[in-house]
Amino acid sequence: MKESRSMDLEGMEILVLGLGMSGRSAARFCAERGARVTAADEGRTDELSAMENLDDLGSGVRVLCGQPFPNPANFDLTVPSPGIPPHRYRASAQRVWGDIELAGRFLSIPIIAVTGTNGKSTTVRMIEAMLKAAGLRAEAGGNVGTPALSLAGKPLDVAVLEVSSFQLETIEAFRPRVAVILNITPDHLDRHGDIEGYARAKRRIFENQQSGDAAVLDFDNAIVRAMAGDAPSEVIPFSRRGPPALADQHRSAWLDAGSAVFADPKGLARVPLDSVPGLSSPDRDNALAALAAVWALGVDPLEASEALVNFRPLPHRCEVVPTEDGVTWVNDSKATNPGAAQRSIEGTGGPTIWIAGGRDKGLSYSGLAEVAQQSVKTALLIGEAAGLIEQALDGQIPCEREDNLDAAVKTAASLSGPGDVVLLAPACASFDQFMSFEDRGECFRAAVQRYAKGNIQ
Ligand code: UMA
Repeated sequence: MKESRSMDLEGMEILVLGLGMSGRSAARFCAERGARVTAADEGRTDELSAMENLDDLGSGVRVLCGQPFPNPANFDLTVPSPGIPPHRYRASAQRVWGDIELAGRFLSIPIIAVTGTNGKSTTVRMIEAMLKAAGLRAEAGGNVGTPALSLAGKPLDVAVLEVSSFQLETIEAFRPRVAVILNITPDHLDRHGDIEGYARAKRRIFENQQSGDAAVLDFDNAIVRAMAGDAPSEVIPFSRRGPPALADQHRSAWLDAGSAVFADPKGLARVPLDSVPGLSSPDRDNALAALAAVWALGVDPLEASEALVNFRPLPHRCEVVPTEDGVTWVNDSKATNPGAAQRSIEGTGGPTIWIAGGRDKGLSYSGLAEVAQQSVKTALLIGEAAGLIEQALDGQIPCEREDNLDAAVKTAASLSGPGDVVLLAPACASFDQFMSFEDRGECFRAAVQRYAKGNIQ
């Protein structure tokens, strides 16, 4: 693969902040291109080395651990990791590029970039699979867990990047050929201050686009819909509720009676989705967005949809835990904010016992009561935020407090019967009782295996 817009890094003094996944990859990438790299992390060397030998970063990288960050003013370029807030470097740094900006400059292939609050990783994986089904060499990276720079130099036709609001804060010229914004609901407000600040960061995904590019926008979400006028590219709206209204638009996509519909000036194309086995309601929405994204790139959506037949939900995202008790046990541990939990509850489609709670992120739970009333018969609440959620449900849903997730699953097993759904959709972070959302999801799975009635293991 040819590298382009690749501002020469040779001889530059570069400061990489943070030595997690993103920082390691950035440090290695810059050093391999002849930069003099200082890579700093406030964590302890022994803890960082437990993940990977820091010497492996190469001789061009000077590593500083367990001490305050050096002054960014002394470097030509600062490459911060996404988890490091801008106030730590912005005022003094000469120039700031995150790893997404670097990847954008060094990848000479079209990029499909996806942001939004919930469903990003699934949508990115679907797009990757759809592009492959259409015969293109595609690979996913970014917030999905593989640093974006690891795609540089690979023989690819398209890069599919999940980009978080944190990563979008440190772009400068990043210009995806297709920018996708899924739903925006409150999250990460501790970092962005308020929902406006969070949405501003998300909107940056299309700020450098030009007329030949496309912005694929969720028109069911008022915040995203309001951004349409700001996009310098072709806006392709999508909606779950029918044809999205947008003056002068040429292309749009929507769900209609179990199919995804794609409209352009030449006519309509329908792609059946109801025949895809095991596609949850949130994943049907993600599939619509993913199909619209590949369509924006010129891929036939019908051909792309073949990838959905083999698509399996990512772990801890509306993942059904198999049992033999007739109850549908759903692990949506990744629902770490109220918006995600809401989507999850809306998708259950049956009488539901809902397990929620964890570490409060300072977000409002008020929207959950109305949605829960449609299908939730009991809410089992755990963790630090249990009281806040109970308060928000305001007596409209019967609530029980449980000491921990294991106890909640045990109670759910005793309350549920065939035809019921037991849904873990916490609406909260996991860190009060678990290492991560993955850890919480594993614990849920294990407890289901332990307590589900008639479950033979
Ligand atoms: N560190 C400091 N000082 C600080 C903060 C962090 O020195 O003030 C150091 C830590 O000691 C640690 C390193 O920085 O060694 C961690 O950096 P990081 O938090 O940016 O994490 P990475 O391992 O580089 O992972 C990042 C993304 N993490 C975050 O955005 C918090 C990963 O997204 C992403 O997959 C990865 O880059 C590859 O692109 C994770 C995430 O939680 C999954 N994302 C958020 C989300 O999805 O909601 C946005």
